[in-house]
Amino acid sequence: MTTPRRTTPREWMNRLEATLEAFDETGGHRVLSQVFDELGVEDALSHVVLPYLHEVGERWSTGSIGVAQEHVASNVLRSRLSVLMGAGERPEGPLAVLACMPGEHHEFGLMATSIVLSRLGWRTCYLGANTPTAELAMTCRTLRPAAVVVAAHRATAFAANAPALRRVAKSTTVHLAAPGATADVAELCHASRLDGDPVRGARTLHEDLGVPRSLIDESTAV
Ligand code: B12
Repeated sequence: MTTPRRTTPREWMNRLEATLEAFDETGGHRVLSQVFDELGVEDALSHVVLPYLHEVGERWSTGSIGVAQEHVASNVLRSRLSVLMGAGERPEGPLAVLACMPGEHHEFGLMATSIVLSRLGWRTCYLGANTPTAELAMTCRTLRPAAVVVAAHRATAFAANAPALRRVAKSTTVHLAAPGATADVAELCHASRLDGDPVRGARTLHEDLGVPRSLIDESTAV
C-alpha cells in the first residue's frame, strides 16, 4: 500500500487561486478548511495563506486579475483569520497590543501574528487597521501590555509617528513589523524590529519572554 502524497504548498495556492479568483467563495472556504486541517495553522499561514496573498497582489498589479477578485480573496481570507483570532488565549498569559499605524490598511500580517501569539497562550488586544497613535497610547496606559506590535508597509508611517511611539516605548517594548520596519526607523522610534514572517515574529516575541523552545513546539502542535 502506498502512502498518499501530501499536497504541496504550490498546489494549495493553485487551488485557492482557482476558487477565490473565480468568485467561488464556497470553494475557497473549503480549500482553506482543508489546508488548515492538513498543515496546521502556523504552517498553513507561513507556507500557503500569506504567500498566496503576496501572489494575489502581483496578479492584481500586473492586471491579470481585477480589483473585484482581489477583494473577494482578501475578504474570504480576512473572515477565516478573524475566526482563528483569540483561540488558545490563557487568562494568565502575557498581553500583547497589536495595531497598524495610521493610514495603514494592510493587516493580514498583524492578524497572523495575533493568531499565533494567542495559540502560544498570550492574551491579545487587536486594534487592527488604521489606528491613531493617541488611541494606541491610551490603550497601553490602560492595559500595560508586555509587548506592543505595530505594523506599516512604509517606513514613513512609523517615522511620522516617532514621538508617540517613543512615549509608548517608555513603559513597554515596542516592536515594528511589516515591510516598513527598517533598522533606522526602529532606532528613531526606540523600538525593535520583528524580522521574518508573522509566524516567526510571534515565536520571536514568545521566546524573548523566556519561554523554552520545547513548550513553544508543544503549544503549537495541532
Ligand atoms: C490584501 C492587500 C490589500 C488589502 C488589505 C486588506 C487587509 N484587511 O489587510 C486592501 C484592499 C485594503 C489594500 C489596499 C491597498 N493596497 Co494593498 N495589497 C494587498 C496584498 C494583496 C496582500 C498584502 C498582505 O497582507 N500580504 C501578506 C503579508 C504578510 O505579506 P507581506 O506584505 O509580503 O509582508 C512580509 C513581511 O513584511 C512580513 N510581515 C508583514 N506584515 C507583518 C506583520 C507582523 C506583525 C510581522 C511580524 C511580519 C509581517 O511578513 C511577510 C513575509 O511573509 C498586497 C500584495 C503583496 N504583494 O503583498 C498588496 C500591496 C501591499 N498593496 C499595495 C497597494 C499599492 C495598495 C493601495 C495603495 C491600493 C490603492 N490604490 O488603494 C491600498 C493602500 C491601503 C492603505 N492605505 O494601507 C501594494 C504596495 C506597494 C508598495 N510597495 O507600497 C502591494 C504590494 C500590491 C502591489 N503589488 O502593488 N491592499
